[in-house]
Amino acid sequence: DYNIVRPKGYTVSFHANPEMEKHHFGQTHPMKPWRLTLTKSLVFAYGMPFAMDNFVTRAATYEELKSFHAADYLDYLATAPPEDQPQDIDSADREIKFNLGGSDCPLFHGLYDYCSMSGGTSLDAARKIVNRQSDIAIAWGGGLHHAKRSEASGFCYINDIVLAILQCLRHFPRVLYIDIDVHHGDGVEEAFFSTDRVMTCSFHKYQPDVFFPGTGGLDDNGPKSEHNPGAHHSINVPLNDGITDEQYAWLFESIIGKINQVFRPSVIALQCGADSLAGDRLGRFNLQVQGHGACVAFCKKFNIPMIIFGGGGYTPRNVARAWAYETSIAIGCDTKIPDQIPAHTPWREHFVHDTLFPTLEQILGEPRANRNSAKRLQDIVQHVHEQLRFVEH
Ligand code: ZLM
Ligand code: CA
Ligand code: ZN
Repeated sequence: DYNIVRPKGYTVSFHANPEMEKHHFGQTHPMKPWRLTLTKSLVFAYGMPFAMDNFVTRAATYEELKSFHAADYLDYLATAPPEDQPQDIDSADREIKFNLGGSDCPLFHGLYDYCSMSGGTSLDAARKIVNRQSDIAIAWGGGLHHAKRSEASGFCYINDIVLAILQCLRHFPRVLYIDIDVHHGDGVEEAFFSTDRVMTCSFHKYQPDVFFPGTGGLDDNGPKSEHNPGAHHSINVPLNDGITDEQYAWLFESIIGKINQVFRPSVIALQCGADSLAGDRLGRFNLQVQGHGACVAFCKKFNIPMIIFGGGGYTPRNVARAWAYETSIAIGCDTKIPDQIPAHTPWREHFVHDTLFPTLEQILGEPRANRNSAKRLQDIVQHVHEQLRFVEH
């Protein structure tokens, strides 16, 4: 029997701006903001909005964006001509300087609006957390973890996660940032490299020279000088192709469980990039919706205020499945959610298989070879636990 009710004793808030979903990076660009529409169609069809506070978020202001980003970068982002319009003489230089206009970070129509809406969505979520009006705040339109202070990178222009964490640091002593996107969360790691008030932990495919962005090795643990407070506060979990739900859950629980004990975060910021799912257009893992969601469920058990962000995810039907399931975990109806996607779901035909939890065979045909040995994963956990011996809060 499936009946969506408000969770008892805590509040979940859902933050989104529908205008964001209408933007296009270009015909065949992997990033499709429309996946947010597909996610919401599942969230609505399953009746989840009844159990949450729902907010249509405003765009972040220039001043808000400036809490992390440089003014000259923002000014160019706001005025850069879209690619199909005539360029002035020095715009080419600035595009190179700011990494704008390549195939990864194209200058498309409405770019600044799209960026400030993503930033606004995550800031809105952070505000509900710091005001104690929400226990879990969800911002699927955020999670753009590669953006730097003065540089776009890997489909990311504004680092909404850094903006949200900075907001949290005004009210809470420590923030734990966790990143399950298949790519390394380099922009967030770099932004908080020299502080012991933020610990970052990214799980990702690591194959320098082959897989973007090429950073995030096991030994990348923050500044090498013990005098720098940020030392030992960057944790990286480099993985190979084909990791399974069981392996990932073991790693995640061993590492995040230990971090929670030693770092004692006051807030968790969890980036849920869905490109770590099996069958992703860019990713290379064998994670299922259940295994991806298990990370959210594990974090929820700590009973610490949490912001949940989106991120990557390039097979929209699976992105929508994972983020809808993770929304149900936040509100606590995950154990009762029917596998059958409701008949009235808009765009139901996009899901190909009409279940929320398709099997690996349905997703992939043939599962991808698993290149992660048990020995290697044990070594990773051991290394991380050794790093964490230096950490005390
Ligand atoms: N080329 N079109 C993850 C960000 C990953 C850098 C190699 C571009 C692509 C990719 C773009 C339509 C997050 C790199 C790739 C081809 C230099 C990356 C445009 C296909 C296309 O068909 C494509 C013409 C494009 C880009 C593939 N880019 C795949 N991987 C990475 C960036 C972002 O998920 O972590 C968070 C949202 N870039 O590997 C190149 C080195 C550009
Ligand atoms: Ca990651
Ligand atoms: Zn990614």
